[in-house]
Amino acid sequence: MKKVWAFDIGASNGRLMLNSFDGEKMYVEEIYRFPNHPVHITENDYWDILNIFSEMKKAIQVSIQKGHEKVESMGIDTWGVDFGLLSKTGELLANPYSYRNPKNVKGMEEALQHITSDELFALTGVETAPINTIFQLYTIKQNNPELLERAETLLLTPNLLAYLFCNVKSNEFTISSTTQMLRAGKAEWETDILEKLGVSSDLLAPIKEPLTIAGDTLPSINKELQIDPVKVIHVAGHDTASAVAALPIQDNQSVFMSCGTWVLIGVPVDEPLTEDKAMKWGFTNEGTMEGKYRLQKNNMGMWLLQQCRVIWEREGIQTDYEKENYLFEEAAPFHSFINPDDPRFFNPANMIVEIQQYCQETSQPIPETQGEIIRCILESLAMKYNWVINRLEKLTTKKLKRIHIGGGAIRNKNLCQLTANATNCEVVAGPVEASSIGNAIGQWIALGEMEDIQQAREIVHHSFSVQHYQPTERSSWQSAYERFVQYVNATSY
Ligand code: LFR
Repeated sequence: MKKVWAFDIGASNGRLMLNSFDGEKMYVEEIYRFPNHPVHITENDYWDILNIFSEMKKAIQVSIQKGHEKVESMGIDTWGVDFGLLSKTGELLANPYSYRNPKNVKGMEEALQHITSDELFALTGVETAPINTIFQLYTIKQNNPELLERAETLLLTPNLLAYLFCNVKSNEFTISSTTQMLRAGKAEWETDILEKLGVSSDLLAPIKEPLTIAGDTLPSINKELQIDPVKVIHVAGHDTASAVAALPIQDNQSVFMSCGTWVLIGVPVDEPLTEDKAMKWGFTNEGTMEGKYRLQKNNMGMWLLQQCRVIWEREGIQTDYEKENYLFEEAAPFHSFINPDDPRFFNPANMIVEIQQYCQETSQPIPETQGEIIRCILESLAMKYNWVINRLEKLTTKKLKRIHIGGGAIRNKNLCQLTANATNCEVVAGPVEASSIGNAIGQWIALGEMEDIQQAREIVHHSFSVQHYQPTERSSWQSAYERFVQYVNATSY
């Protein structure tokens, strides 16, 4: 049985999954998991990239201790948009900023005085959002110009980590497509945008196709970890692109939904769709492992609940999955709704207070108990996903019948069932570890062990079980949706 290491690093935790393939079926084993959170220092939020790197090395050691030292290759996928800057001598210049840095909002507003959102969407096919690399660069230019003056190379997070392992400087296509700096429909940097904003496009390391070999682990790493050189493969470096590659989608009436801190909902398309409506409704076009596109909307996901848990834990209230389920069942349905994508929920000081204030300001009952808060969040999320899928049907002129959900949040069975109820679609949930499986698929294809993504999806289909959820309680959901949409319709988020 051949094995590969798939590093799937998310914005709340990172993990090393061992993926084995016997020519017919794939098997996954979690080797190691570690927390990953932005670190707040005075006015900025940073990623502790050196900690991530040392946790990755620790993960390799754990794999060796578990008897899995012989692997064919390794691949790394991460969240999008963030990056590190290297000096002329190839050293990391600073801790990478986190996309949740509050300063990016002002940076975006200022940058949009030089280039409009419409122009940007037409050029890149990507939704304008303060988290995008383009606006982060502009924010750095305004607040920390010395950093840009000293920087020679920009590497996106998965490629920065790959660089630390194999010393190769390049940016893979799918992760590059999250920057809002790629030319729509091409694997090329749209350099004019940066020039317009006064940032040198020389920073941008060349783009590499996914499913190619970046290099071998460095002698210093091999010595430190006592391993033979391992091939580092450019998988689909964007976690969402990897996740979508692993969903066992079998027809063209299916929607993908990759669920974690964020929930990304969309359909695969051959070319970016840049019509006005797509822009107005906040859709975006990002790259797939096959070098094509995902027409999708980036939505709020488990972040809302994760941030409530932070507050509950701080107050000494114990939270666990079982208990949350029970409390959800106890609370009355359709009590109050929020628009989960309202910018006020992006990084509030206290998520619970923010939700309560929203309900108060919109003259709805205020959710007080833990159960009421959980219900308000999950029902609002499911309603929002229905709103997105309705618009996706209009854009693609297709009736969408099935939703393939992957990612950690499918462990939340309520979310899966509510999504089926709200959308009137069948929900097919699985695999949970979609990103890491997609990451491994990228490696198996690059190694010639799997032919292409179609074959890979069939292998996923008979390697991992999925769970089916059928819509129920339609009429009560339909009438509650009428109430929900009033909080969304007037906005583009
Ligand atoms: C999901 C994700 C989304 C991206 C967000 C921020 O993990 O990659 O696709 O919009 O993180 O980068």
